[in-house]
Amino acid sequence: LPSLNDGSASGGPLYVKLQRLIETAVRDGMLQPGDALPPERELATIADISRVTVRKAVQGLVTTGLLVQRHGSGTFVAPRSERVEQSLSHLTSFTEDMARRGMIVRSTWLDRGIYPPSPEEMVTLGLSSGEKVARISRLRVANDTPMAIERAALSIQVLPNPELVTLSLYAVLAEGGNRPARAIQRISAAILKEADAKLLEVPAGSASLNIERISYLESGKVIEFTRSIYRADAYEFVAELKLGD
Ligand code: 16G
Repeated sequence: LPSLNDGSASGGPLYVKLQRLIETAVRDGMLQPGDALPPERELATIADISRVTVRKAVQGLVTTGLLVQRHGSGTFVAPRSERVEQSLSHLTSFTEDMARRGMIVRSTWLDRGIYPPSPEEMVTLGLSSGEKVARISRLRVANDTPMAIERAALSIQVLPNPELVTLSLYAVLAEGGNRPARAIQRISAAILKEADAKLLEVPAGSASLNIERISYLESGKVIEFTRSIYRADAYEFVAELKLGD
């Protein structure tokens, strides 16, 4: 592990740099599932950063599921799951989620264009009468495995030209200064209809996790209303629960 505290401003905050190093080590097999991470104080010394920074980096990777902490015995690389584990506490895009795991993302376009909104889209996105909606529908594929069918409806104020979305919707939104700041997500179980099962390459009647995401800008304006159908055998959602009132 090199010293991270070389004073260079590139690559973002120190804890992010450390996270990238750990992610790369796991991806390249230098750290295997089940391997223990060196103790916090040792990591801090070799990387020449504070223990607080190490802790922040490690906590982040525990939340995203790459690392697990066992009380009293330390931090380990999480065992490889059959499913992709997705944290429920971070507002990330599919491209980011898969890239973090070193998976290659591909999308098959099902539809992309400007349409008159459905009554539901009109209400959810708060469109005024006559206002159109941008729709993008994709089959999302990671490492050649179809993961989800995603049908997104967006206000044309943030996505006037859906054709601009080639890889990542959130990247296009971010370029326009419209990266969602908050989202509400609902997950429910369902059985795949024949056409959707075919796209996802599973037998008709297989289970799916259906997700509805409504995303907001910092200002509180709704910009995205997306329905996703995830393969239940390929995806698993994980949330960290804290004691509260
Ligand atoms: C995620 C979001 C979806 C968003 C997409 C953007 C869920 C359930 N859905 O898949 O709402 O539109 O990311 O991904 O997480 P992109 O930037 O890769 O196109």
